[in-house]
Amino acid sequence: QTKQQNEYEIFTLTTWLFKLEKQGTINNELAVVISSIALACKQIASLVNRAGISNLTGVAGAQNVQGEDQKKLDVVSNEVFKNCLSTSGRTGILASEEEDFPVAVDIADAYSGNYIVCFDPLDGSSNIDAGISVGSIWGVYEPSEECPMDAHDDANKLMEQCVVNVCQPGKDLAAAGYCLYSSSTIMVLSVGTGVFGFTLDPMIGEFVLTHKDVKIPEVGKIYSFNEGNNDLWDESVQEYIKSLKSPEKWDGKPYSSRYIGSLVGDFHRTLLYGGIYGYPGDKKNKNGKLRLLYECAPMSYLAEQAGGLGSTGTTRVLDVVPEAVHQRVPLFVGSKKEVEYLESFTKKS
Ligand code: AHM
Ligand code: MG
Repeated sequence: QTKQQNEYEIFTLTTWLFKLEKQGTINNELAVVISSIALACKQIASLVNRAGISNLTGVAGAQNVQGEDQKKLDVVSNEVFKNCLSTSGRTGILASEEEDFPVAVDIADAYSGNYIVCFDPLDGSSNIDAGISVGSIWGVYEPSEECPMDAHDDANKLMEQCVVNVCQPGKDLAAAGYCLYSSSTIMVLSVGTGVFGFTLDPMIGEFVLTHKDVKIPEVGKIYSFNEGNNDLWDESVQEYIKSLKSPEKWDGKPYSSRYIGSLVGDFHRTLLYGGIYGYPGDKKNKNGKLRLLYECAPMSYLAEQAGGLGSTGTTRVLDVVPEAVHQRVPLFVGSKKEVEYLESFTKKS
């Protein structure tokens, strides 16, 4: 007998996690880590939502308040993430865009589980003052068996162990995701079984399942690059972009350009509509701008889980083993065929 559909039944992130736990897809520890990230994102969504109001009240004062406010929001979001993760008791090490070094969670707090969480608490925050979408990006790793965190009385050794544990390649991610703060607040994540999206219902304060097993279109005629840097790019990338703009090559209809300057927003559109997002290396910054651990690896993991690709132009992003916590790599991510087409230029040079 089929279960009757209850019109009041909703499927939330929490019930989704319960289900995965029951199936044995994830363990309880990871479910708690993801729930605590979701809690941090709800808090940040609310802060981002009110940021404009705070700016308005601040304008009458000093001109530089805007810049400082924005910085404040970065710092506050980082604190929110750190608090939610450490009080979850399941996180051993935190690495954040806003922290110079990885932070070991006090062992007294980490009573069980030792997950490693890398995150950018508020990516694209230069967009905040204009009310443009921003996001949080995160990735979760299991602790490395070769490097147990046992040096709690020796600060230098502990730091070393933190760095070794944090510097894992993206292919070893246990889970990754992002939260987009835009017209809606949307959490998109994967635990290695496809990509799922949850929209925050502000009436009940819960993330509700809205995007089931998202697959990125195999092709998509949208490119998302900061073309202001064109002349600084490698010739192969310049040639590639030139080819996307050629009407003759594409039956009279060249590619469309879309660039918000917020990785989470640009990636989210790419995931749903198809296309490619790129932040190439250039003459000034050989490895581009985006960081491997908390920007490129989580996004590439999600892209692959949705059937797409993430590449540095020459290598699969998920295969790159980080040498430093804030290491940068060039990023080309999106539809499989689009990233392969880009590689047909960059792998030649
Ligand atoms: P941030 O982490 O300091 O916010 O910088 C990352 C952001 C990304 O969201 C975005 O894709 C990129 O920087 C935009 O950079 P640019 O302004 O150079 O195009
Ligand atoms: Mg960032």
